[in-house]
Amino acid sequence: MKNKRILITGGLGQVGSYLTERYYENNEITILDNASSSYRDTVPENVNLVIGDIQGPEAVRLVNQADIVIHTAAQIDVNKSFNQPSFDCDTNIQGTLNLLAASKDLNLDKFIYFSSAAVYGDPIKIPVHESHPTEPLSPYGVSKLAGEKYALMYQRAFDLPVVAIRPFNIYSPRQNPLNPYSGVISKFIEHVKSNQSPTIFGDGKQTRDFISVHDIVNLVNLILKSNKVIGKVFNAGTGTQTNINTLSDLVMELIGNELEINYQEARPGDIYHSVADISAAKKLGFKPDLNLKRGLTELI
Ligand code: UD2
Repeated sequence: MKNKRILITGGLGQVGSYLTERYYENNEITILDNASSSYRDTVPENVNLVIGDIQGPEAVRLVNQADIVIHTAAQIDVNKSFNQPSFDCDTNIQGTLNLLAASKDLNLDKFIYFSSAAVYGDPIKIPVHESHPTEPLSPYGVSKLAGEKYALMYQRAFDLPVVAIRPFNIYSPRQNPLNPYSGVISKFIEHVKSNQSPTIFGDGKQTRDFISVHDIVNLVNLILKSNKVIGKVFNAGTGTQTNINTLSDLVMELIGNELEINYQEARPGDIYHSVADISAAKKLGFKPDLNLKRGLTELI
């Protein structure tokens, strides 16, 4: 892809920063980010960084200068969504709606909405297909689903070229283990490196579909290149499940530090099994890296 004006909301974040790196050399990137949970405080020289809110007039102005909008900015802390549901709603629903309304009459190439596997709630059937019922277990899951519904409605009502992605458990070197919402992988690595026992909530037999941020970027790229994706939703996972006990063993093995596991009560509302059906993404040519060991090695 070349010479496109791409607006990446949340461009300082875990996903947005990698998307920026993928596209900035041949395209004109603008980042809109409120710097609330930034993983990056610097961006490449020719990237236009705007610190601001997706709910404000600034967002509208930037959408008007874009060919492609990739909307990754969000309130992503599930706990916070329980403690401050209105804040979560404002950011994830009103913010998304502001961008969609601004995009409505433009001639965008694509509007990519980052949803979440949280929209499914507790899966009744795995692997989870995109047609699986959506019964979120948190305000966060509801707000991501509402944003997705608005986005797809804008596609049907106004022909806005919307595509939605539902990531499963993303890992990347830019996940800060000190953030309360950061994922289990970065927590395990941080603990084992500093010679502290990893904590496992529950029996550790729960499973997750861990996907590298590089694969998320690859899926975005396939979506940007395809003209058969408008109005569709894509799971972003690997299609393989890893249980948390296995994950902790693997992290300890790779770091070379065997520690006792500190087992704690399961987290309230924790999903037991989660794994994506990725047949839709595979039809686009998506081939995620199934070697978690390699991904973990990069992080370590
Ligand atoms: C993921 C997303 C979250 C939301 C949710 C929807 C991440 C980081 N979070 O939460 O944003 O979309 O899915 O369902 O991707 N665990 C331990 N020890 C730890 C930390 C976690 O045992 O120190 C367990 C935890 O109880 C869970 C599993 O590991 O069973 C994965 O936890 P997580 O916090 O990485 O992600 P998850 O799936 O709760």
